[in-house]
Order: sequence, then C-alpha cells, then structure tokens
Amino acid sequence: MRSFVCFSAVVATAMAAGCPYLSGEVDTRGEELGKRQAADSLAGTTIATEEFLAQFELNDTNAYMTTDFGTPIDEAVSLKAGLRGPTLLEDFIYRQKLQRFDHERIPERPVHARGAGAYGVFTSYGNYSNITAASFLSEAGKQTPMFARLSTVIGERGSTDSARDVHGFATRFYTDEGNFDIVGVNVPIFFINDAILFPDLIHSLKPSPDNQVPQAATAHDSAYDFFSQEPSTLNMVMMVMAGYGIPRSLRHIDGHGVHTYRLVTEEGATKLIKWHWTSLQGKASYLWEEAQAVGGKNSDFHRQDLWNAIEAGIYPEWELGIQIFDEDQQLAFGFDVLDATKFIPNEIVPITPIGKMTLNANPKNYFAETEQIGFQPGHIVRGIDFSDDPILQGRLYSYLDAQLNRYGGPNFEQAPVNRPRVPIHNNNRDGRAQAYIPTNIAAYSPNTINFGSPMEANQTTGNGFFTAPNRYVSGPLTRELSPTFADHWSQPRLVWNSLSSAEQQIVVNGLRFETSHVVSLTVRQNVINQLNMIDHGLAVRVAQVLVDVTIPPPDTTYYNDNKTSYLSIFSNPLPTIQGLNFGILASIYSNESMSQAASLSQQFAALGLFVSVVAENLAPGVNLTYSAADAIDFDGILVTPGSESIFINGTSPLYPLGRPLQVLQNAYDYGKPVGALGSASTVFGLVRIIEGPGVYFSNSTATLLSDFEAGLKTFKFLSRFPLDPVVQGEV
Ligand code: HDD
Repeated sequence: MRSFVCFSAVVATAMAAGCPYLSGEVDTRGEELGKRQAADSLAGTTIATEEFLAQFELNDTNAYMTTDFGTPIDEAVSLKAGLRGPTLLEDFIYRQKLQRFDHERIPERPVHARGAGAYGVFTSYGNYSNITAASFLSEAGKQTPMFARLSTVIGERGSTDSARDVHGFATRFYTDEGNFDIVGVNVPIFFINDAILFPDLIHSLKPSPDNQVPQAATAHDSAYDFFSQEPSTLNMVMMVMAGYGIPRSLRHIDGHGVHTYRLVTEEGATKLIKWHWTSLQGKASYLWEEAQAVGGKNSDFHRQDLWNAIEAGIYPEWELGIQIFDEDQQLAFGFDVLDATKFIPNEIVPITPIGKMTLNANPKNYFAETEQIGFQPGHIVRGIDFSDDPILQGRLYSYLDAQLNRYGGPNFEQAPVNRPRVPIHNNNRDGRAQAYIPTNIAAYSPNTINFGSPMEANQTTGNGFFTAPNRYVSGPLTRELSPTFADHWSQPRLVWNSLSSAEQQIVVNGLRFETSHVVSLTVRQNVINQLNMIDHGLAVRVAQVLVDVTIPPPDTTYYNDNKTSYLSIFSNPLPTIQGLNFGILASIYSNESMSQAASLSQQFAALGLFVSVVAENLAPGVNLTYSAADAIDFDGILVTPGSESIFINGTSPLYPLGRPLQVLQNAYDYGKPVGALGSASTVFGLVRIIEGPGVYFSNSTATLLSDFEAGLKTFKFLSRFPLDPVVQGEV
C-alpha cells in the first residue's frame, strides 16, 4: 500500500460528513426529484438547472476511492507477483483503470468539434399565444432553463478558437413541454441549399486527406474549388471574410436559426418565421493579423473568455427575435424563403424581439455536459413546425444519426445535459446503456394491461400536435433545383454594397490571403470569374495578387445597388464595454508607475472591464508579466508615466527582447485604442504609431477614462489601415 498523508484525517471527516457507504445510507436524490418533476410537469413549470443537475453530480470530497461498482479500493499501485515481478491479470482494479482510460473518448463531432457551452435561462418578453402554442412563449416573464454551445465548424476538437470560420450557435430550451433546440450559426445563411451537398462541402473545407493540412482553415485549393464550382456558397464566403469568421469572442456574435420555420397556434393558424439571437454585447471582430496571433498565443481564447465572463458574473445575453411573415410571402422578397443561402434584410422584415437568453452558469464537467450535449433541429415542441427548406429536411435526419454514432446507441437523450426537465413516457425500450427502469410491462400501444397508458397526448385539448394543419406537400418526384433557388449572386452583391470602404478592404485582403494559398491556376481563375459576377472591382482587386489570371469584363447580370444596415460589424459601436479586457503597462522599478497603475486599475475596472496591470514580475499589484502578456490579451492599452525606461531600453532578461514596445505597437496595429497618461506619451515616439483616432494622450485620468470608454465602443479604428487605390477610383 502507498501511504497517504492525513489518510486518517480524511476518514474521520468522511465519517463525520456521513459518507454514504460508511453509514449505509442510500442515495435517494433521483427518486425525490422524480416525484417533484412529475408534479412540476403537471403544474407547467420546470425544475431549475442547479437542482436538476445536482442529482447526477459526483462529489469526491472526503470520499474513499472505489471501483465503478462501488468497492473501496487502493489503486495507486498495481498487483504484482513479487515486489519486482510482473503485473497480474487478476488485478481487476488495474484492468478497470486502464480500460476506462482507453475508452475515455467518443467520436468528436464531424463538424463543430470545438466549442464552449454554458447554462442559462430564457425569459419570455410576453404572451405570444396569438402566434404560437409554444408554452415557453406563453406569458411575460416566463423563465425556461437553457444550454448553449457555441463553436467553430471545421477545426478539430484540439484546434484553435480564432480560426477563420463560421461559428455555431446552438441553443436548447428545456421547456415544460420538452426540449426545443435552435441549432444555428453566427450568419443568417448557409453555404448550400440542398443537404445532399453537405458531405461535399465539408470534405472540401476539411484538411487535405493526404497530409491533413491545413487544420481549421479554408485557405486551400479544395475549399476554393468547391466555392467557385458551387456559387450558392458565395454569400456566406463574403460574410465570413467581412469579419463574421473571426469574432472577438463568442459573446460578441449573433446567432441565426437560418431556416424558415413555421409557428402554429392552438387554433391551427400559422405564420412563417426566422429565428435570430442578437448579442446584447454587440458584434465585434478581430482583424486577421490579430486572429492569427491569438491562434498561436492562446488557442483557447474564446473558450476562456466565455468562461471567465460567466465566473465574474458578467453574464452574456442575447435577445431572441423573429422575422415574421405570411405563408403566401414565400416568394415575395425576390428569392425563395426555403433557400437557406438567402437572408431577409431587416429593412424588408424587421426583427421583433420576443425574449432574452442569459448565460449564467458554467458547466461543471466539459465532457459530461458540453461534449455530450446532442442538439437536433428535430427537437421541436408543439407550436413550432418545420418548413420544406431542403437543408432543414436533411438536418432532421443527420443530427440524430450523428448522435447515434457518437454515443454508440440510442439512449443519449438520458445523459443529464440531454434529459428533458419533464418526465418521459413512451414504448421505446432497451438499447445500449439504458439508464431508466421502465416499469410498464405493456410496452406497446394500444394496450389494456396498463390501462392504455402512455396515452396519445392529443387526447388532451391542445397537446400533441406538431404538424401544422393545411400543410400540403405534392408534386412529381424530381432531382432538380427549383429555379427560385438559382440566383447566387444578387445577395453577395448586397453584402458587398453594405460594407464600408474599410470593410470592403478587409474582404479583399481576406480573399487575397486565402486565394494566395490556392495552387491550382484553374481554381484561382474560377474564383475570379465568380467574384466578377458579384462586383468587377472586387475581382480586379483580388486578382492583383494572383497575377496569372485573366480578368473578365464586368458581368453586370446580378449587379444591384441594394444595401442593408444590419450587416456591417465594424461600423456599429458596441452597446457596452462590460467584460472587455484592458491592459495597463507599468514598471515595478518606478513608484510613480506602480501607484498610477493601482489607481487607474480601479477606475477602469469600475467601467466593467477586466483590467490587468502588466509589469516585469508578479509583484503586488501586477497581474501579468511582460513574459506572458501580448497585445491580443487586451482590447485597449494605457501606458503609465514612470514606465518609459522599459520601452526605451527594451531589454531585460525578464522578458523577450523589445516586448513592452511590441505589445503597444501590436495593439495599435490590431486597430485597438491605445493611450498614455502624462509623460508616458513620449513612448509613442518610439513606435510606428500615428496620432489620430483611438490614440489618446492626456494628463487627466478622467479624460482618459471617457476617451477609452468611447474608444472601446468603437472597438476597431480602421482609418489606420491603407485602402487600395481602386477605392479612390484609380484602377
Ligand atoms: Fe449542422 C452540428 C449548425 C447544416 C449536419 N450544425 C452542428 C452544430 C451547429 C450546426 C451549430 C453544432 C451543434 C453542437 O454544438 O453540438 N448545421 C448548422 C446550421 C446549418 C447546418 C446552422 C444550416 C443552416 N448540418 C447541416 C447540414 C447537415 C449538418 C445540411 C447534414 C445534412 N451538423 C451536422 C452534423 C452535426 C452538426 C454532422 C455534427 C455533430 C452533431 O451534428 O451533433 O450532424
């Protein structure tokens, strides 16, 4: 036996705390809650997350080690024949420990493998029974527990958060009438308009099958081969390049259900809708150079950011809104609302807010909760119905199939994070790892032995319907794309028109980066041909770095002057700076610097910012060293007076050569607000920083506070970056 320090103390405490197996106690948490749950479900309420999950939690405090089947064990040393002899097959403890380790992984999601999740609550703004029978929308103030998982798409589970990618925005409502999932993304559209193309899309985006390069990146031949051969993707490519692909954080993205859904009232009246989650933190994005630095310096940036904000009580919030329109408006907006590659501009159908999601609790175990949650667009509650969108129809099959593969069996809905907060009654039975004990011996319907139970829910007025009345489907079998899906260029053109010159430059730069990695001349040419159908200037500008391509004459077929104000990320200031990161650069060798840092730190923290004082070592009052700090850690940076010498000398064994200046320079180069108090402004003469918007010098702390508050809301100062001459009409 290996000796453990304080072993006897642990035993004593465990006994005092009433350790279950020592005292012979039986765990009845599940049973008690089961009774409550049944009662609550009849009363139309759900059990709060904390209480619900508590029944499944394993708390190891003051407990002895046991096997999976409960026997107390000592498992630190294997059983051997002789002190130096071989390990014995008989050692069930050793075998179980290794075996459990060998089986720790389940297949990661084939897409959206990397993500972060959190629990929350949804609050309905009103009683919407005039448009839907969905019970979670039945009264103002009604609260419904939630779980949200936000993710990248292409990167593997161990890839990087800041990869340029669409971001998944999956939300689950644990309603009092079962689970409802909106499984969306951070753009209002999708790449393709027929689910049969999904494997092709994903194969083209994933790393090359021969060498698995590149990871979590679209900058390669196959992606652009597919994009240029399947132009339905162009709308999404444009948005991803316009900043949607590299958000500042998961808190700063919107979510969109993408498809047209149908709402149904108790009386059977229907409306068509699109779901939208609007971030109350606002939308904010990295610049590309910054995103790449984040990927290298802190590949967990987004996951950590969401976690930290929730731990600090700065709960991220999103407003749920719907665009609502009539059944006969399906072709009224110049495209088909069943085409998932199109969005309805807000100017045409405004978004009506109907509730709010607040994420307020981190999971306690990443695997059990964030990894095991299995979202499905097919998780629907009464009052909500599908549409014939071919992408949605395909998803109704694919997600169930994906969960079956990940879990290896059909009982995945029994995992705590997947369980509805209402009781389950049906005749589904058995399967791998069944966790319930069904007691009804008549597992069939109709039956008399169990008095007809479980009964069809529609015997109760208003329950058990999903499919809207008067929803007809008819037509000849065909493998054709509807001509109403055929225009792939007018909306990417609208996206292009809706961006500021600086944002258009971001798109051009993004496409230059991506297509410069494309080796095939045919693919490069095809990309340019497609861009030319969106905008000739765009094609010309991207082609400038490709050289070996022919620029076709303008193809004006789909050129239009339409715009929407909703799309621009960088033109709209953030509604709040709460939860942004702020750096105060200081030096421990200057009393003035340290005392200013302490006072500034307090005042900036009072604005709701996460403030870090950076200095040479972790002396009192310092949160981060120059060895560890980087511009990516901050949304704005302020230099303290007295710290000038570290910028001028720039050398010390305590940090990499030139690091303090580099942090400042990079922050400027990433478009962030930067500034100096008093004499520290001289430091700016040492770097390539041009005085202008977002660069603040003052002797007054109050002035700097208000400057930075405005600067952080602006978030990125794009006027620092050069524009192609073409913007001034020179090409
Ligand atoms: Fe999907 C996961 C979003 C089209 C097949 N998808 C997945 C996730 C999100 C989306 C957010 C991660 C959920 C989580 O966090 O667990 N997917 C979308 C959106 C789409 C879309 C908004 C179009 C509007 N997806 C789509 C199609 C197919 C799939 C057309 C296949 C026909 N998606 C899957 C999947 C995944 C998935 C393979 C992987 C793991 C999972 O489902 O649970 O089934």
